[in-house]
This record gives sequence, structure tokens and C-alpha cells, in this order.
Amino acid sequence: MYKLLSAMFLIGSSVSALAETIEIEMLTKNDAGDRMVFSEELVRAEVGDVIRFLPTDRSHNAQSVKGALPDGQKSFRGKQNKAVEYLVTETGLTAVICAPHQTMGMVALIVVGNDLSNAQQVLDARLRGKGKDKIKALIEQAQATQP
Ligand SMILES: [Cu+2]
Repeated sequence: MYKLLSAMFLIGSSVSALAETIEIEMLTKNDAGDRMVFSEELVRAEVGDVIRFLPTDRSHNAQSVKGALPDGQKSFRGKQNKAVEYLVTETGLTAVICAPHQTMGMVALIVVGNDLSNAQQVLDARLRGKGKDKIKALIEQAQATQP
């Protein structure tokens, strides 16, 4: 038991030493004039990172979608007009939506560890309207721009 705990501590501390916090704004209009958008739509992250969604403009939220995140990854659901954090624990793709505006295309795709293996599951999840089209385009973009 003691060995297990110290191993967990070591893993935990090595992750936190490298972990980053990535901030994404929820916007009614961005500098380019696009309406109802996250400030970053294709987000590359690593296990241990925190993605923090900020309520820069009003009437938005950020949340995951059932089936559109890696196995073992805890889902999240922010309230409207509130910041929310998503702690990344698994590699793979996560689709993020703003519930009021996903049909207008207010979505983002998080790519963790450059792992695209759950792309089909994400495409099969219940995404709607322009949000679904944009997630598909973001997956294609992630495939085309693999680091
Ligand atoms: Cu929104």
C-alpha cells in the first residue's frame, strides 16, 4: 500500500510539473467577426493539462458530449456565464459544445497526445447542426496537421 501511494505521488508530481493550463474564451463575436465561437477551435493538449473555459461574453457555456470523449475520461458541464475547467486524464479526442449555440457552430475539438483513435466515436455522437459539420472539419484538420 505504501509503495502504491508513493508511486502515485511520483506520477502525480511529474505530471503537474509539466502540466499547462490552456485558456479558451467563450465569445459572441471574435476579432475576425465570427459570431458564437470559442476563441480556439482546435486545441492540442497533453494528459495532465487543464482546459479552462472563460465566460468572456454572456450567454455561453462549455460542456462535453456523451460518447464524444475518450474512454475513462470524466465528462464536464459548465453553467452558462460561468468558467469551467476540464482536467485532461486520457489521450484522444473530446468534442466541446456551447449548448445554446452548437447548432450555430459553437464547438471546439480537443486533441490530447495527438491521439485520433476515437474519431469515429466522436462523429457518431449526438452533435447537431453546424456544430456537427465543424467537428468533422476539425477532425480532418487535426489529421492533416499532425505534429
Ligand atoms: Cu454560446
